[in-house]
Amino acid sequence: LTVSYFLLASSVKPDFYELFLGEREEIVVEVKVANVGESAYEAQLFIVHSQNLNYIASKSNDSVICNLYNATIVSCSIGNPFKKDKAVDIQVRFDPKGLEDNESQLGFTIFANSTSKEVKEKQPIVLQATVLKRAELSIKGSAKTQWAFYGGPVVGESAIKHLNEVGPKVSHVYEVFNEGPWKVSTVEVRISWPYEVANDKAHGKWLLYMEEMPTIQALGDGECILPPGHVVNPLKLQDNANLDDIDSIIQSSTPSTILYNHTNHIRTTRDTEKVVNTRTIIDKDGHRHRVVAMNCKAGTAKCFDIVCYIYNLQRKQEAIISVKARLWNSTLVEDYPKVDMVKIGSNARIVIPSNIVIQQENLKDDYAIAETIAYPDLLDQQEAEPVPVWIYIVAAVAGMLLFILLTLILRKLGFFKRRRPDPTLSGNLEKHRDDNPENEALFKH
Ligand SMILES: [Ca+2]
Repeated sequence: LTVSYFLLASSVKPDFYELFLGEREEIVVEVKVANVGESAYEAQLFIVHSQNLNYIASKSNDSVICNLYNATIVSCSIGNPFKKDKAVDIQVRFDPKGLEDNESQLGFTIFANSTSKEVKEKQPIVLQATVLKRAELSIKGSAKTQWAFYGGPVVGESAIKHLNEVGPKVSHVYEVFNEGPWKVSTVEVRISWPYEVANDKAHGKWLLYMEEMPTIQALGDGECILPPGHVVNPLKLQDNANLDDIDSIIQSSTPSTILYNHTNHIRTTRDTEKVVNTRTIIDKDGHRHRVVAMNCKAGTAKCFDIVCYIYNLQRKQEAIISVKARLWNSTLVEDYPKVDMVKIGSNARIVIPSNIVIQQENLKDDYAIAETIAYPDLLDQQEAEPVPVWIYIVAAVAGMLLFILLTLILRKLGFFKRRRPDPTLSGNLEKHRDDNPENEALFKH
């Protein structure tokens, strides 16, 4: 018996196969068995395969019956007898969905035997294939509260006891999507988080103060970790956002949380620090905007990397990572009271762990930014800058002019000439006298 074989796959070089999984849902092993000797009795073909491949079915040009012999062997009866000079083609189909992401090599061992004596003992044929799995991953970034306002007095760090005293809530959201066709057992997402304004010292002023641990919404599991030396809510500020929930306030003020070591986070005094430069942008209407951009990429913010792992991201599924923080109001009030906007950006990128063999074609969509735009509070600015005296004078003069103008118009329209029976007082009195004879004596002096 002679056995020849091939895998339905793109062959790069002889005896080397590449299987693009996902594109094809099945792996097909095609085997040709020929009998060059005398008729063979109880001729059988065996295909030994990976345990993670599931046998589906087989097809042949002859009455060949294949069965699952055990979890790793498919056996086919190719004839009893398998006649002289006869050949059969058998296609054996396997389902690869159970393959692990780190399983990058697939081996098949193929051999035939019969109860008849072989002319020549044949070695089993070993077929090796490199498995290439393709999954198109992409990431999109957005800010849940894209606009935020800052204003009010500058409050020192030590005076802030509650999270809501820090500033407005800001969340950056990253959506990771697997277009497929293959699943990805672990996707790593690295988010650069702008926690302080850049300066030439070890610490800058607070920028986006992380309120809680980032969360992952996905069908599979996931977790995020912060780099050493960084924690969520490092000042252990209390959350009193929900005043109704008294229990949580009592809980958060238990001694165990107060015992936190603050010394790591006491920072050097705030003398004149180098401030991130303001750029003037002229829009298409010719308006000038004074803009400050703070982000990790440009080095205008101090950032740390949040590393998130998303597990078992199936084809056509997404995972949403949310990072909740507070905009540190006093930093912006102190250093940027006169700008039109402050843009604060975080960024994220997808990293496929090195032990996972996944191929992607488009790497450009593996990177995203999320941006919060903070505006100085206009009401606050009015308070800070009293209205100049000349505005009052102009307003008063304009008011007077308007009144005079209105009077003139009304006069012109005859508003003041309406039904006045007698213009003089004497005429009026005389009229009265005529009407009331009793009053006559009063006036006859
Ligand atoms: Ca991609």
